[in-house]
Amino acid sequence: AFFRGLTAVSRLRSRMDRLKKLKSEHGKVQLGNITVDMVLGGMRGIIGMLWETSLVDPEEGIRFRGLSIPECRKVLPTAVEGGEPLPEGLLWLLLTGKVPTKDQVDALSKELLARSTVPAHVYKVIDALPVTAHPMTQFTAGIMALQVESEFQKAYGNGLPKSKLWEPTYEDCLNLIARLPPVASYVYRRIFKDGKSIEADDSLDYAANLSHMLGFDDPRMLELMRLHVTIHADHEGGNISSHTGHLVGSALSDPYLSFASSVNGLAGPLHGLANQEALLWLKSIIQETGSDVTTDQLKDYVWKTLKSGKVVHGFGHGVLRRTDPRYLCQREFALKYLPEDPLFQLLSKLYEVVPPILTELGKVKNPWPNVDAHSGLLLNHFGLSETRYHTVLFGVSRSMGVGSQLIWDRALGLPLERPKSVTMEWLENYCKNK
Ligand code: FCX
Repeated sequence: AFFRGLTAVSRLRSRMDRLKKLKSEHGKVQLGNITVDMVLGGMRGIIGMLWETSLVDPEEGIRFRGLSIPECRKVLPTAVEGGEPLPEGLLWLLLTGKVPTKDQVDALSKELLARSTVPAHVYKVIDALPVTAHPMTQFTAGIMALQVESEFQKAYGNGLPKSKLWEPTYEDCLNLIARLPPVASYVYRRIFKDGKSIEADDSLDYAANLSHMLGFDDPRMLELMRLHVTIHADHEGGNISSHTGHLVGSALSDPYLSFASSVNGLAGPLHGLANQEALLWLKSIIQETGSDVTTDQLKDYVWKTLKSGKVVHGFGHGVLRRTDPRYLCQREFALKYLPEDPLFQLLSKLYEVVPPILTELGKVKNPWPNVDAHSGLLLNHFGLSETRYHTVLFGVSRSMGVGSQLIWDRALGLPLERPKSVTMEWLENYCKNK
């Protein structure tokens, strides 16, 4: 109800007016030159999308509605005094552009809980898959099964005008965000805990409940989950999961269809699955060399990985050119709660060893670590050691960013996304005539 109040609607109108003004007054302003390199290089550096909820600066990292991660950790309401932000607060911020009060966050926690009932057929769909199917496959199957309750699809079918489509989008996105923790924890308990699922605890906030339903009630793990869900929520529009959700949504596919597509992109090893790969790699180092590994042994291991044709997961980035602030805040968390953890100590050494080696390769644009280098070992420390599962939690969190933007996409009436592609012959001819 909070987003549908009068203030929200008037804010929406003022945003639409600004968009119209921008288009009519500045529609022809050039934003840069597109080079052949950019076309052949995965569209890197082409500004091509409006993204309301967040912006990544190559040096500073992510800002959610203008607030950096350290700022969010200061100003967003927490469950524990001086603790990690509640992701509901971030969701509020992404949706409205305003920092919520603790009361507003508590109301949103309750609203999400009230929306969290998952229809029984969803679990049947997941159960139809072999238990050995990758957790991300089971998770997306669950999301697709949730789709049958889409308000958007019904409303569109009933001819709801374009200007009102944001309303069922809002309903779907909130329902989707609310229902992911039970679906995600079902997948975990099905695969790793003999299918013994755990009921939600109505007294807990969103992230704490997710942790509880997974089977982890240590207060430090609850704090970790609040941090995890907050920092993975959004990373501007061009990353694969966000862009995919926005692209599919632009066809007026409903939020479930759009977000299932996001999650499929997240399941790629160069994107979200990198957290699984990064932790498996850390574990493989310890397995091969023991935990008292020397710097020289580490350098050898990194070179061996690179020479075998693999990338070093958890390092590098498409946009960032410094250490990812999402890595840094997880490092701070580790220094506070688990400084002696052997995997954390190993990663701290790698933080020094890997960047100079990647720089030496001469082609890597950003040798510094990203979010995925760190997240797995934190979860592992508190007992969530099933590495193949970790990207599912990234997915739960990403629903907040993709969902918030989808609501704004429909509210602003953003059009079908349809960039132009060309053939190699077209490019060759074009360049010849230049
Ligand atoms: N290890 C080895 N090689 C790397 C590398 C790494 N960590 N990072 C980049 N490179 C290589 C690229 O593979 C590319 O080589 P090529 O020209 O032979 O194909 C070259 O360096 C230039 O790539 P660059 O422009 O720096 O990076 P891109 O924008 O193309 O790719 C990713 C960015 C993130 C995909 C890349 O750095 C990578 O593969 N990193 C490891 C995987 C990873 O951690 N992904 C998670 C990223 C993120 F945080 C997320 O989405 O979750």
